Amino acid sequence: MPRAYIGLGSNMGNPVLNLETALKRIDGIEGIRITATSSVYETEPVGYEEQAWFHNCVAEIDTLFSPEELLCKLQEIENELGRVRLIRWGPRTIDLDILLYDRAVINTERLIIPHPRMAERAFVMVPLAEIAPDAEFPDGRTAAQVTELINDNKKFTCIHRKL
Ligand code: A4P
Ligand code: MG
Repeated sequence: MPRAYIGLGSNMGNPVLNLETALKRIDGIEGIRITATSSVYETEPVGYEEQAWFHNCVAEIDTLFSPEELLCKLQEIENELGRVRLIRWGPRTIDLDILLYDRAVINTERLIIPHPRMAERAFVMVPLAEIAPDAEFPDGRTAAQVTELINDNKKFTCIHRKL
């Protein structure tokens, strides 16, 4: 069964509750099973900086859905949780990104996998490497190897809370 990794982020309302609710919804979908979740990290905003710190985590899933079907399911959850898109890279109740899907490379208008900016972002790579250091990018590099190379100067702290 295909294995995929989902990046979750929130910085509006009650971020820990938003992450928790999103994980429950994801696991509740027939055709998706969460097999691991990372700790939760508090992370300095990247991109648009005039906003609250984020809470981020990563989930590992087994899924029967194709990448496109998975994206639709995740977008339904984003909408249910009241996601409003005002500013690109701006505040959000919940952002659900497909990071990796096996070693697939996808480049369509709606979907890019691996997620385009993930390899430079500690808020994605640190939780991913925590649960799946050996997860492979399409080019064969592992999550642990990619994480070692990150040198963004953003701050983050692990709040050691597995949801
Ligand atoms: N899309 C393409 N590829 C994917 C994929 N692999 N997974 C498309 C999910 N969606 C994908 O996304 C816009 C469109 O991307 C979707 O319609 C989908 O078809 P969006 O979630 O509506 O908009 P966005 O999140 O504002 O844009 P994007 O590009 O996902 O932003 P990022 O790069 O994810 O950045 N700082 C910290 N510390 N923590 C964060 O979580 N997040 C962002 C968002 C910025 N800074 C952050 C954080
Ligand atoms: Mg997104």
